[in-house]
Amino acid sequence: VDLFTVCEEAGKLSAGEINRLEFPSQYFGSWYFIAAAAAGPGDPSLEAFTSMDNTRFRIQEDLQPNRLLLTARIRANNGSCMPREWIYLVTEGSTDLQTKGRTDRITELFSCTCPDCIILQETDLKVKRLLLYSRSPQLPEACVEDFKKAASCSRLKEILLLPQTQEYCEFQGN
Ligand code: GYM
Repeated sequence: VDLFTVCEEAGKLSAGEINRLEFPSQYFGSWYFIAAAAAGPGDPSLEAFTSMDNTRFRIQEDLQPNRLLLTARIRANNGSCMPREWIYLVTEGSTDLQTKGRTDRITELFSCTCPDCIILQETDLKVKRLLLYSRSPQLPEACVEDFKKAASCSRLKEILLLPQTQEYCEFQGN
């Protein structure tokens, strides 16, 4: 099949599987960062990830309503663990997320072809990237291939797979 057909039939980003009734609670808990896609090799969209071996995320309710607390444990290639924290702002009736303190950034959620993964698209003044996350540290190869296809159909052909060669950093209380 030609590229046009692939992008029409399989490569379209869709939010169809996002359950809006349960949103956002179905995403609470732990996630692993699998891959990222951007337009090209020099693209600043992937810069933050090139020194990463792996990253675990945790999403939970914040103390304030309509806010989600996103915490990360980034394992750098040099072995160190870097904790990070963001607040997502949730808008009633939408699955788009805003990041507190980053008013130019919008995060959109898209379905993944496997059950326990999700694709995020982050857009801001400098960045456009697709990000693939999974509930488990590894995803079936076919899902990663579908992610690459979807990225390529969005003209994001530069793919970064997280090496995941080192241990995951711990969360407090795990
Ligand atoms: O700067 C490095 C960092 O890795 C940048 O990444 C991000 O800021 C985005 C991280 C998003 C991780 C979310 C994991 C799974 C998302 C589940 C959907 C959330 C909907 C409530």
